[in-house]
Amino acid sequence: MGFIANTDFWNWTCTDSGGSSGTCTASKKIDAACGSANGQAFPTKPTTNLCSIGFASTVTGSGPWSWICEGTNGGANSNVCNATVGDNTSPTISNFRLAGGALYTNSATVTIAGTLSEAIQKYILSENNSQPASGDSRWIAGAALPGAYTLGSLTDGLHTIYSWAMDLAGNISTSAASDSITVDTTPPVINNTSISPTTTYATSRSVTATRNNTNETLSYYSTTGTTCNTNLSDSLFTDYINPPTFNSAGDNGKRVCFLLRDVAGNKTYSLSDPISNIVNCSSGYNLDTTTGQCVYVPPSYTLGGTHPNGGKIFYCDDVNNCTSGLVAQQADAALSVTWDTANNTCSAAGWRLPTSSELDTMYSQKASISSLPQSSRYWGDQVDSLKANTKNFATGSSAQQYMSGAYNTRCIKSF
Ligand SMILES: [Ca+2]
Ligand SMILES: [Ca+2]
Repeated sequence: MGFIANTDFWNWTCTDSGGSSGTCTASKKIDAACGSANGQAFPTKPTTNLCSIGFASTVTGSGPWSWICEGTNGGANSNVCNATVGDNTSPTISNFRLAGGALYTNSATVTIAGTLSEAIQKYILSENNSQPASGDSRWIAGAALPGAYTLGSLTDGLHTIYSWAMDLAGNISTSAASDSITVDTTPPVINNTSISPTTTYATSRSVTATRNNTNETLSYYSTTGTTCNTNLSDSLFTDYINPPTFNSAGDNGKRVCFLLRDVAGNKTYSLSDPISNIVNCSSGYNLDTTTGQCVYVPPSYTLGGTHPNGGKIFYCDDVNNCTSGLVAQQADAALSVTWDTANNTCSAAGWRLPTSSELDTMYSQKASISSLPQSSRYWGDQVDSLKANTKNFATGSSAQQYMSGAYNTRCIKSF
């Protein structure tokens, strides 16, 4: 008997006395054993490490799975080997938001928020939307999404960030979570800052500014300085709803600092020219916007109204701007007196008797003259050495009467 080699089988050579020889073999009987996959959990049917010794049968089941390892050379088969279903669900990222959901930014770094469906070991944040495999170079080890992401460039326009996660079992999100934000680094434009009116002098002036985009926010403050304070808090500016207006001579020299903010937070400041030549006139005076002088404006009254001198206004030279006309006393000055007495009574009080046409006007407006008539016929002015005009305010008839007669007196005067 010769050398016995190997451990799984043996062979040896037998030689007879005549010199002939033959090779003899004996196999080792080996019992099988389950591999390291036995007793473990897998996302999908296991294919490796099924048997540590022997040959695996077909793996049966759709999770859990089972198989046996077959012994060799008459060795015993293993017991049934088993594997259970592990994590086979892909992680998801919900509520993925850039910059808190803002639509615009002027910063390269935007905050990130997202809700993970399960614990993860890696994530991807990328502006490249290609679905990753496990070996993708974009994977970053981490148990959570980071709080911020820095864009690859700060070019104006829409930027979209895609995100995937890898769970602890190695499953990868089947689709990207994504959100977009528009980068805007271009400051807004304030234009057409102007002061009106453009007259040399004015009682008030307004400062107007316009913007190109209505989604930009315009605000302002007034200042006696000659520069805009760009360090001033935005909250100290007043929203521009109407143009700021100045109406005091004390405002001369002031300027308006406008602040325009776009949706991305870019700011533009603009300082107006100074306010000048505001003149405040006293009540009853109007400003001449060419000379800067305050000009007296006579008060205007209403036909039928009461004049400050106590009379009732029964005639206006210009009914639309009644600054002059005639008033009548609100009560008769005398009843049943001669013309001389009537005339003297009015003169003594600073009034006078009406002319013939003024009597006609009084009659037509008698409804607006108090207590007229208290009696029928009233004196007017003198016609000649013997007669004077009269009018019957009850009937409207006019007549020239002897001045020695006895009629009534209602005095008038101009205003
Ligand atoms: Ca999972
Ligand atoms: Ca902009």
